[in-house]
Amino acid sequence: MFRRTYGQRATKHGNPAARLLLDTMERKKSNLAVSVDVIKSKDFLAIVDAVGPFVCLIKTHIDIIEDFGPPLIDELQALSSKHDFVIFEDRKFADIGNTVALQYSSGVHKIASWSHITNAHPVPGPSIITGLSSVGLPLGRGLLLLAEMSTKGSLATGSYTKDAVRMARAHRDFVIGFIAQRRMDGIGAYENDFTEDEDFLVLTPGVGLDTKGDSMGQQYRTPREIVFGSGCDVIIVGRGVYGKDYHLTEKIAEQAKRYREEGWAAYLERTIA
Ligand code: S5P
Repeated sequence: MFRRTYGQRATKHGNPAARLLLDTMERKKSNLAVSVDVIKSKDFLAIVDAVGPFVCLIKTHIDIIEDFGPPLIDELQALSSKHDFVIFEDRKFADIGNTVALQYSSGVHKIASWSHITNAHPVPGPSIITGLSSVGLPLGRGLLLLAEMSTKGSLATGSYTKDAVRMARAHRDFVIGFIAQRRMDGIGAYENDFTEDEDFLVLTPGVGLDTKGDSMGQQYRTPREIVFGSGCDVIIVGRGVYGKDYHLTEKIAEQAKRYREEGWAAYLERTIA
């Protein structure tokens, strides 16, 4: 999987959300996802519109938007069509199957109705996948498991990470990959390397070109370290793109372009190496 192109992987993948993401990456020549963690709808939409041309995916934390209303989702979907990107609500579900099914389908945000991809902590065990897939699978959605985290002192290591991989392998129709810091197959890291038809995407946060972290435990690596060095597929960048100047859309677009170029060069290096 390491050397295969995103386009080649798209044709073979069984899950529609994974195919959409891989196709989008190939079409737009971008493995950049921007995480838009701002609290006002207006800022959120301005950033999405500015970075839209350069990303394969927009990651949301919809519950931090102070003035949320259903029209925001319509506008996000319109921007997704305009700029051709996939939507990933970073909800990090972590409860029993019945509860996560309700949180995913209902409430104010109705995540399953608009988000192509969402994610979950494996901590409750396989029942969290059963619960979420009862809602998401009929809609053609995909799920990522948090197998590792970017933060200092993360507990998601060792056997926890391995068990996350085992859970994913048992639910390949719905689990399309991982939030992790490295690719989860090959290099003898696990008892069994993945078979030809097991293609898990690895989306990786903790990306920064100018700093090594923040004051709250976040740790950053460069796009090259992540995509070429660790074999991950998508770089997720938040503050590295919109920083403190999120009213300056030109500057934001410039940064998005910069991360996109770095991420794509690392991917080319990996596929032709
Ligand atoms: O391990 C993780 C998993 C996630 S999804 N570490 C992370 O930082 N994230 C998310 O990625 C986090 O919730 C935030 O939305 C984004 C990183 O933002 P940045 O501003 O530090 O780039």
